[in-house]
Amino acid sequence: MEFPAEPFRVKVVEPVRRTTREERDRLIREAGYNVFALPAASVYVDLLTDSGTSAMSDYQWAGMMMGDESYAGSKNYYHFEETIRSIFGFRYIIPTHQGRAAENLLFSVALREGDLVPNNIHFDTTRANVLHKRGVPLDLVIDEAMFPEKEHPFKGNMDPAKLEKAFQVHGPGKIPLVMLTVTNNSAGGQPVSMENVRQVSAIAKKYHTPFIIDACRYAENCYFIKEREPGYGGRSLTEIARELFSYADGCTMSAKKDALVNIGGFLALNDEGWMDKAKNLLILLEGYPTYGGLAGRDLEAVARGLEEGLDEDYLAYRVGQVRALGERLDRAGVPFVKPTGGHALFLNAGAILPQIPRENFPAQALVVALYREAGIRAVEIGGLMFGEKEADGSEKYPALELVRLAIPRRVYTSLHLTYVADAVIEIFRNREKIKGLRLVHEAALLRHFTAQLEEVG
Ligand code: PM9
Repeated sequence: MEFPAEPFRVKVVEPVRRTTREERDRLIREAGYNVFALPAASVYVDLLTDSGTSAMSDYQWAGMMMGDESYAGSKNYYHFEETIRSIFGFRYIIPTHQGRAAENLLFSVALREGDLVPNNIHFDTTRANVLHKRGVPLDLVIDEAMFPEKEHPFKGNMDPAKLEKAFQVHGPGKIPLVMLTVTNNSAGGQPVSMENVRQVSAIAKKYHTPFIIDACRYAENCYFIKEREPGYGGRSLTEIARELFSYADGCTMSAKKDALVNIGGFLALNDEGWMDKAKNLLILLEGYPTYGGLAGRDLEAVARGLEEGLDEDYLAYRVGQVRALGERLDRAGVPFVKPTGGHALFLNAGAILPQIPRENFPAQALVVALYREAGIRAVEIGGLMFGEKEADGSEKYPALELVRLAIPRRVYTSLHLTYVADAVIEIFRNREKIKGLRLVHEAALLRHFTAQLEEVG
């Protein structure tokens, strides 16, 4: 057995349709070579994101029928709060409709113009929310993360020396909080070790600076700690999670990932002053603090999903599914970020398509090829997502050109992923035929969502 078989059976099915090559050729052109603009019904295997795309369990759906839709004090809120407190341990908890709303609240109360926010690597919405408050995001990941082929058990770690230096150069007065993203999505879904969490926490404490965890994929991170970090093999995942959050002062969470729901999030903090301000903003922007932009039934699904998301059999199967995809690609020589991450496999488009220059977005060109050839939707994590304009109008590109194949939770079977592996290998063998792209329209922030492109050559 390549990986643990699914620890569930299928009760409801959603048909997916296979389109023709000609249909996809037309659809991708009409979408301006941007897969965000494609109708989802034209996609056969949708690996755009693992966010909000989970299949909920019968237990979660049953909970949805127990929704208490009272405006204030819904019983589902109390279950939600109690479950979060039992895992994360923070004093104050407010729901938000998703992760970025929690980020907006946090940075609204914590940041002043010109402040710096260190993180291992900011996810794109986190980066955009820091910039929106006129802050400066600092990515302080360990150097190993910049070498896709390099194996490292905790390639998501922050470099403590870089964090220490940031405090010394800029001063604690300019750094209102330190963040750590677990797992580190932008570096390949790579985990952060408990030792690193401890080190980062100790530096933040030394400078009397709050330490906040971006907790979206904390359960997958805890599974890797149990699997790879000495001393944790015999501990339960709940114990590992409690220890991890005990070093922090709060967290932002997109429940759309490891809480196995289609919508939801929260902000949890120990600081009463910050939370009071965040609550006032929540009422203005999202809703009353016991529902925060969600229905009572959604809060119940999050509470139940958090319990299921820490199940060890489920996590062994999930991490194993991604690993098995990597093993297939590795046997065919396809370059990707190693080791495989918790939620996704990141193809190294820069190495696959060296003939396409950075200004012609090699990773986006690979995304287009995956859709056109096989009906697979992936996402670019390269120059289109993270390119920045210099003062002279030229583009500054991120270190890597990657394509993320994000695996939705409990949605696709191992045969679907075999189909994906075969398609990637076929495209890899014909890679010299792939054309680059040129931007014809871009927005000022988060341009990859709405960019329009055309093919060159
Ligand atoms: N992540 C993802 O696909 C969904 C949005 S972009 C298609 O990876 C981290 C580490 C994330 C994340 C979202 C958010 C924001 C914060 N931190 O999407 O607002 O990976 O719920 O969460 C996406 P929301």
